This record gives sequence, C-alpha cells and structure tokens, in this order.
Amino acid sequence: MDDVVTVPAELLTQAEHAAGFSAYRETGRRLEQEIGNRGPVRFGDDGKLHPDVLSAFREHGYYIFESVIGSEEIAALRRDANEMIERAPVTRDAKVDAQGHPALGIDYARSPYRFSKPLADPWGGTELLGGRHPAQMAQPKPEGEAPEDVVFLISSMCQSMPSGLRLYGHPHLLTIAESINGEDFVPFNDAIFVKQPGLGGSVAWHQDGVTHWESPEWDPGIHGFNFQVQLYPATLGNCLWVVPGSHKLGRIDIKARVAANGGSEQLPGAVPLVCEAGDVTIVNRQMLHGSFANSSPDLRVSITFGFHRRKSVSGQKVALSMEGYGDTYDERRIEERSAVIQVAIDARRQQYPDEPRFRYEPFAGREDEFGFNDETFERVIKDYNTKDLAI
Ligand SMILES: O=C(O)CCC(=O)C(=O)O
Repeated sequence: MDDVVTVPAELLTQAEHAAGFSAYRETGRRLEQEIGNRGPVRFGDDGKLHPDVLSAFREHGYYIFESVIGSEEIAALRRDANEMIERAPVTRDAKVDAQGHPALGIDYARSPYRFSKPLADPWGGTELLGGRHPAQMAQPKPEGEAPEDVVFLISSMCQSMPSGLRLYGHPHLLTIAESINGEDFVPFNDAIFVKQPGLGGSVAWHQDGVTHWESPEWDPGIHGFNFQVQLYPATLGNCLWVVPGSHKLGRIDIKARVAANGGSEQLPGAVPLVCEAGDVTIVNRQMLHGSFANSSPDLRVSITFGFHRRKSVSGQKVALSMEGYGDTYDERRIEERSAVIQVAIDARRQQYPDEPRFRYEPFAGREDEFGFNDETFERVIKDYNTKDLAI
C-alpha cells in the first residue's frame, strides 16, 4: 500500500499529508455513493420537505442538496465573503487590514474573525468549546512562505454581508428547517469556514451539541442541525467528513475511537461531503464530523448556519461560544434572535420580489414590524450574534 502514513503526522509535509489520504478518500467516496443521500431539494404535497428525503436524513444524519443556490446568488455571496476575508485584521490582534484600513468589525460587540496557524488544528486536544474536540488532527508543514495566521472562521454574515442576510431568508432552506424542527423552529448561529488552499486549518473530529446528552428526553434530533452552503466546490481534498448514523449513538468517546484506529485521524466509516458550488448540505449536530488540514490546492468557503427545535433551546443555559453573553435562553432572547429570520425574509423579498416568500409562523401577522430597513438593521441585525442560541 503506497499511501500508508509512515512518518509521524506532525512531521508530514503538505504534499505527504495530501498523498496519505488517497485510499481513505476512495473508500469514503464509495460509501457515500452507496448511501446515496444526495439530490435536488424535493417537497411533498404539503409543501414540506419530501418525506423520503426527511427519512433519509433521519436515518443517516446528513443530506446533500444539489444546485440549490443559483450562480448569480453564489457570485454575490463570493464577493461579499471575499470582502470579509480581505478586510480581516492583518494579524489576530491587529486593528487594521492588510491595506492598513480599519479592519471590519472592530466596532462590533464580538469580533467576527477566528484565526488558525497554517494547516494547524486550533481546537483539537484543547478545552476550547467545551472540550468537544478531544483528539488533535495532523498538522503538516505548509510549503514555502506562509503567513503567521490565516482566517479560519468568520461570523456576523447577516450584519456584514447583504447577500448573507438574504441567504438567511431563503424559502427552500427555511422550509427544510421548518420540516425538521417544527413550525416554531429557532436559529442557532452562523459561521463561515474558510479553508484556504495549502493553508486552511483542520476541524478535529467532534459532535457539536453540549447541552442534552444526559437529558431523559434525549433523542437523535435534540441538538438541531446545520446547513452548509458551498461557495466553491467542496472536494475530496478539502471537504467536511461525517460518520453516517453516528447522531444516534449518544456521546461518542472520540479519543478512544482515534486510539483504536492506531492514533490515525482517518476514522473508518466516514464519508466526504463532496459538493459543487451552490450545493447545500444538512448535517445533524450530533454527527461525528470534522475536516482535515487543507493540504489541497483548492479553496473551500462554507457558509454554515443552524436551526433548533424551540423546546431544545428554551430555558437552557448559554453554552459554547455564548458563555459570557447572558445566562439562559429566555423568551425574550429567543424572540430577539429569531427576529433576524423575519428581517432576512424581507431583505430577500426586496431583492427577489418574484420569489415565493417563506412564512415564519412565530412572526405571522407581525411581518410589517420586521421589514428590512435602517430601523430594523439597528434594532435587530446589529450585533445579533451576541444573542445566538448555542446548545
Ligand atoms: O466545515 C468544516 O470544516 C467544519 C464544520 C463543522 O465542524 C461544523 O459545522 O460544526
């Protein structure tokens, strides 16, 4: 076998790291094709996500919807996302961007940017984010000159990207969220994963949820799900990997899984979520999932945002990156954060007046209070991510 990793992972070059994945990728791709959880968005006679798609999602914990976002909208999202990347602080503590202009977000309540070292794993093996990434991924050495820090994760898309706010009001995506989490579904958060070619860091294997593992009401959907909208193709070399069915297993001992796999990050049974630009994935937040250092030549930018059942969030203690932003998710907090959806629906209507508009039940009859305008930007959108509903 010519692609067995024979040098310690921390000493790998970028090229050795990439080459060490070829058999793993082939196996994963075959399994993904066997499962077949991909295709266009399909709705049933009731207007909700088609029951066959919903049950395939519930069975395997993920689904890839093909060609959901059209090329013009993808182009606008790319422009806005690129601008956010370009306007990032030039180093993680800087106040200016690479052009010497004030960096985007220095006046926001929460900085929109998270950085990693090139090809590094910023969370694996640390206590960050509730210690939910217990095993560190391989951190190969980048080829040639590499910057000290690279942008890894960007938040605040509904405030910073006009196209991001409109995406948040997309009728098909919101119908999917409603079909999975009920008419009173609520938002979680949003983040853009940026995996720059030859530089992008890894996201160590993890399960997202932290709140309900011991709950007597635990079930496979209790921690909600995330969308990822792909702005560029997600390739075998840079995509997100998931372990199908793992959302039903409860909390997984990830460290033990990696140890049982000889310490290798190439966990068996995983499938790669290979996508074209404009495809959208849904992934149950209880899935075991992660992505490897991007030693490939291809950029991945994945706009990630999630939704919950209202009852999973209501009255729960703040968690994950929201620690420090309130104590519990009370009715007022849920109302204020959910209002972003209603404003996004109207921002989308203004841009695409002929598209059917999603009716968000919690705000039915109150649409006029939440039209998109300067007043609602100040009241609802500005610093909305200080009210995220993370569990
Ligand atoms: O896209 C990635 O690389 C990581 C995504 C992820 O971990 C998440 O959505 O929770």
